Amino acid sequence: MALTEKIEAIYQEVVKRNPGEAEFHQAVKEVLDSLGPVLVKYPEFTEAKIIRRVCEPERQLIFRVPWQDDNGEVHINRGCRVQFNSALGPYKGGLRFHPSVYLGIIKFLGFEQIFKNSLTGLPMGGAKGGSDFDPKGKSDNEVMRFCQSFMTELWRIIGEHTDVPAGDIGVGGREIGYLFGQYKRLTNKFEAGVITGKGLIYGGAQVRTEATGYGCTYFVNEMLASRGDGFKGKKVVVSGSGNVAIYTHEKVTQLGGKVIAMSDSNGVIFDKTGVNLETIKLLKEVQRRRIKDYCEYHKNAQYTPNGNIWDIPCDVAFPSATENEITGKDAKKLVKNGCIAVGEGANMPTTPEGVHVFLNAGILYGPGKAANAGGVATSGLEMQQNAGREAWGFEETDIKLQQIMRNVYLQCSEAAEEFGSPGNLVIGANIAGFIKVARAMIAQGLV
Ligand code: NDP
Ligand code: 2IT
Repeated sequence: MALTEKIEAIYQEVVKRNPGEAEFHQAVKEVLDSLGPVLVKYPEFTEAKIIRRVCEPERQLIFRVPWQDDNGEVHINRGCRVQFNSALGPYKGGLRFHPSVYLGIIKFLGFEQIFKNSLTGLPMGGAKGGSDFDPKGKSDNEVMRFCQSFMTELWRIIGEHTDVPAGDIGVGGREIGYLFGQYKRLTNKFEAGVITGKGLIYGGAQVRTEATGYGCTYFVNEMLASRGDGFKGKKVVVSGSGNVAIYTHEKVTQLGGKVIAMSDSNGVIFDKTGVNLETIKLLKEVQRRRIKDYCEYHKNAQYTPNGNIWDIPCDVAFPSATENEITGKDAKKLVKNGCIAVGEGANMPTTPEGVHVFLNAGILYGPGKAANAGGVATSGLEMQQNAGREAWGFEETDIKLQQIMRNVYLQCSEAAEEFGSPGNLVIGANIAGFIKVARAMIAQGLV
């Protein structure tokens, strides 16, 4: 069988073994499509069936999460944790609480996490978990009861040397606190390194809150610098208004760019004078309100319900909400409107058609598993601090994050060059992330 046919056969097998999991298929296809030249250089990977093995999670746990709302009504959600790969370290990856969650989403995220974590250079395997629970509109007490019930199952399979969860969509500092509290109660241990994204007063790390957005901005800054450019004077659009979007805005602004639009799942705000970050933080981090309320504070801003943020002309785009939010059509529009760089704060936010458009247009395109690796990297730094019972300062942690992002960028661009696709950071990220995992798997025997 020719090489591409062999890889295609593996992909078809993945589709057959994981029916109905479109997002997982999409993530696998993108990685597999990059690996042809790797198998030529390392025939031992084929011999050991590394690609087949890497596509099969090491372990998956699915469980019932019963909880009561403030009126005493009983609700049942489903929780899961997919422990995908532990070749490089303990399983590591976030938890997502969102009504759209099902196994296919968690598997796509867990699969991506393997290679992302590899790119950080820190000793972390890949995992993801979550639930179809919707934290929106729930009281703090309801969220607490849900988190306690969720952890009452999850605790059995996690641990600082085993599997270390963190946040993702719908899981931030509040949820991590409740989850950690319940883990401590069940195990009778203050095992700080079991979860990351903790509050600073009980073992959390400086910069973890900011890390994904800051890191993504540093990554795009590296891409711009490769063409002798920077953020000064750039018009920037950031989708979403959650953790990643907010701290992308903060760093872009610090580097001289201007964020003119943000969004949530209901609509888009456009503020040509620059979106006011303090208002966004107040609305989203403190009051948990909708982005349309921004216009109460800034009368000249425009709100478009169900608007498409990618219709707004910009120099740099940061998709930072969710998967497949940029379609082929959106990508064409962005390029046509003069966009020169895209940094994916979200995981897999661009459809395969969209990716194709960006690569063909030759714009700077930083795929999620590289561009948003700063979040999990800083989680890795939190684990280091917990293990050493240390707490580093903001500046020194931020410098480490910058160095890591620069290194992620260099690994991707060097791998792209070495394997015959200079400038293609999709191929570069997939190859550089994969090779390290594959070599560790071979070294550890048939497991
Ligand atoms: P948050 O929950 O803090 O914010 C999510 C934002 O995206 C909200 O504005 C939300 O709007 C919007 N959004 C979420 N789902 C949808 C949807 N289905 N359709 C439209 N809008 C949606 O999550 P994060 O900021 O943490 O995560 C954002 C993205 O970044 C995700 O793809 C996540 O996997 C990725 N990521 C996160 C990391 C982290 O450290 N947190 C690290 C690396 C990647 P609304 O409030 O209306 O739902
Ligand atoms: O997608 C991701 O990398 C995250 N949600 C962060 C994971 C982590 O363990 O910090």
